Amino acid sequence: MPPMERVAVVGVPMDLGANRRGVDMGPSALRYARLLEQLEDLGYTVEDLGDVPVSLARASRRRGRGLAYLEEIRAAALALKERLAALPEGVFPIVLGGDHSLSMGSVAGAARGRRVGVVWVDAHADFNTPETSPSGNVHGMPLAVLSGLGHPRLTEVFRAVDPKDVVLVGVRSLDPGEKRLLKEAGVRVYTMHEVDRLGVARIAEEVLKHLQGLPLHVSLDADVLDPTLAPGVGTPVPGGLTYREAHLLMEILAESGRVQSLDLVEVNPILDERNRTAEMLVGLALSLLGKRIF
Ligand code: 4U7
Ligand code: MN
Ligand code: MN
Ligand code: MN
Repeated sequence: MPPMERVAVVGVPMDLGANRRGVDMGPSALRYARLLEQLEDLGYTVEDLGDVPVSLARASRRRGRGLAYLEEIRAAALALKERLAALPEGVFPIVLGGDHSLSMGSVAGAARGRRVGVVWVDAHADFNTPETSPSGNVHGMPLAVLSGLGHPRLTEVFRAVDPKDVVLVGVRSLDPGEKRLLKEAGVRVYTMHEVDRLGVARIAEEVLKHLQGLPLHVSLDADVLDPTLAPGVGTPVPGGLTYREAHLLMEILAESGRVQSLDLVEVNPILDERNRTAEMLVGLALSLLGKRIF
């Protein structure tokens, strides 16, 4: 269980960083899936802080390659950073996305200038820079920015972690340039190959050992799950985590008592089936916050 009894929920209804519109409705879908009520049933005191303001997508604002909605995304992520940094000590923030570019603000805000370990659970590494990105979409860049790589307008406010304190789990889609950057930066990467060979239990233990002594931020991208379980995502990749693997990972991380903040991102209700993807993420959040079968 995390050491906290209070949870604060913040929505970031943003799709500016993504390739498909609609992920801005993710916070509603996650609330609709009864995240807050179920956290209260677990014994937490839960406060909904509402949503951070985000500009609407307009084609005319989408400037050149590598710069799609850069300033609008920066402003929303910065507002999120400030919200989280202002929370009292001992409150566990859960950020509802929204596309993954918001995590620049959530990790930087939760860290409050201190050293933290980041567990990025995603089919992708989100380690592109404007130079390596094949799409120009900022949701493929936040982990690089947090590690100090990328557009200076972003790194100047969101650089917050040492890439050696970052672990990726569930990866199965990397672009050539980001692969090189990940190796150079020394990020620990558990792809689906390692999930198959080692199993999630062993990986979770290794993650906790690698990030020994650090408070942990978990960033959970819905597309890490197999698309048959979580069809409501903009960038699905076959061969993802099963229901049981994903829950086991959350349960072992929870047992460490070191997780202090969480993102639930990339749920796109327009592409979903009866809110299944949001319900999956809510279930995983509950496991991470200590829900057990017996
Ligand atoms: B997500 C991609 F090229 N790597 O940069 C890119 F494959 O937050 C996808 O993990 C990024 O969903 C996916 O555009 C970002 C692409
Ligand atoms: Mn992602
Ligand atoms: Mn992803
Ligand atoms: Mn995505």
